[in-house]
Amino acid sequence: MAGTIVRVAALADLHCTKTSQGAFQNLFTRITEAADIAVIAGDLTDYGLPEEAAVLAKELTSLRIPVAAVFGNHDLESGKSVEVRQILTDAGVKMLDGDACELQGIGIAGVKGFGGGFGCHALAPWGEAIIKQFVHEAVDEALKLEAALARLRTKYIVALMHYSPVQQTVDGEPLEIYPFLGSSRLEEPISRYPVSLVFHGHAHRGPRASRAARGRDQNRCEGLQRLDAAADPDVRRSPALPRHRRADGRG
Ligand SMILES: [Mn+2]
Repeated sequence: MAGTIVRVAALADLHCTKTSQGAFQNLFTRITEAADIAVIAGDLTDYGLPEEAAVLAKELTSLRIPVAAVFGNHDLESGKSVEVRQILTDAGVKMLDGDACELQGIGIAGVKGFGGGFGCHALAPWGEAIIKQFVHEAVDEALKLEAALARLRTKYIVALMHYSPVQQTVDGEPLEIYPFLGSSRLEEPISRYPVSLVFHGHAHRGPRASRAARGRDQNRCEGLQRLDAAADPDVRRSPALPRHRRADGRG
């Protein structure tokens, strides 16, 4: 199997509604033909309703390749994330929330992430209790991502999240909302593990890719992709990774 290519289709921000029947079938059929695995970087539903998840689950029958996904902020809107997660899990989606899975030999670590801003302008846990709570949410998500990455032993690792871990892929959005689009705290675990690719959603403008992961070994992060595939599906741009031969010899 050495040299075999695993084609990864990555999409995000589907925002499936109760009336989205049929809206994704063409996209999912194309992805099935063009890719070996798929990852969905959150906002699977528009209001986080079980009814929306049920519509998406039916659409997903057209996607006949292994799929992993994380939640986005929209998926939490109605407080029904347990039901939504169950419906999507029953539809065959590996829902990741600080978890890791392996699809076709590629390790995938997934987390929703959170906001707080980037670099030296990131929000600090100082002052009011609610500010500290906000920052701690981002720290907790970063810790969950780190725990997920630590579980993987695959040669190639994809980090999947909804919020951005770097500023570069949200450039182009209004400056005023940068702190709500992601958090540099998510970048810290990425820079400590041999992550091949990072995918995020949430932002809808800005450059599609960055090589901006910082840390001791900048070469570890080969690419970071912002995705808006629901609006602009183009699986040809999806990165391809050589298939990793598992240590246990199962391919
Ligand atoms: Mn979002």
